[in-house]
Amino acid sequence: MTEFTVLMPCLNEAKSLAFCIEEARGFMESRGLSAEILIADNGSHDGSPEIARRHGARVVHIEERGYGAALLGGIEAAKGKYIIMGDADGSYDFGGLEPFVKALRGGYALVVGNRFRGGIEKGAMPSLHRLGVPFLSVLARWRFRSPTKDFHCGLRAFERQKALALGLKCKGMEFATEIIAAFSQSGAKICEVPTPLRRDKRGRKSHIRTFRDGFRHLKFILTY
Ligand SMILES: Nc1nc2c(ncn2[C@@H]2O[C@H](COP(=O)(O)OP(=O)(O)O)[C@@H](O)[C@H]2O)c(=O)[nH]1
Ligand SMILES: [Mg+2]
Repeated sequence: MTEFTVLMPCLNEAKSLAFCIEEARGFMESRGLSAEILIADNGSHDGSPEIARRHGARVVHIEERGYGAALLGGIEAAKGKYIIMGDADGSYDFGGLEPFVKALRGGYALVVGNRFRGGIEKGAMPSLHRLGVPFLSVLARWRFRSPTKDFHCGLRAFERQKALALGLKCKGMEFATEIIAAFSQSGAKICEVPTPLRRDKRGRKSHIRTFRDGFRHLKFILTY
């Protein structure tokens, strides 16, 4: 039985993907955990899937575009009892997954990273996001009664079967908020753990469009 799937949504991350895969594998092997690494790709044209396979990861191709669509396809395809998901841009510490493993094994259904408590490297988060994320998180916490203070942290972990049962639908970046809202409303046990944020290793712009995606998150919080 595979206990953990490390799931990375990936859209053109040729510069950072190998680093992320090796870091995650290093962690899992050093702790002797039964794990697979799964890359959810829906349209990379920079050779990311080939890089992933060369580094021993499994790749799942998803037809539909979007961050949420990729993750939903990845959750379906995963073999692990637990899924630990994180960006493939080198910004998250796949070498420091202990707190996630411990909380999952301790019975938490959803474990969300908190970058403000874990430490944000200089230049790793735009100043607009440093204000916007806590603002949207306060709103979402109030609305969904979740203990989470960093609703947009890309590093999180959850029980696969419970996630599948939630009927998640969001195909875009709002998926990040939807999964917390849905777990919370299902009455599942949720906790957050500190996790550091590094500068990404891809040397180009984020896929996030601050105002468009920020507004979508806001709309989701108000209308879910
Ligand atoms: N498969 C897939 N991955 C995506 C898509 N959009 C973003 N990602 C991945 O999701 C992660 C987060 O995106 P990123 O641009 O780093 O967002 P930010 O960290 O919030 O600025 C990265 O690993 C991206 O490659 C998408 O449409 N499809
Ligand atoms: Mg990123």
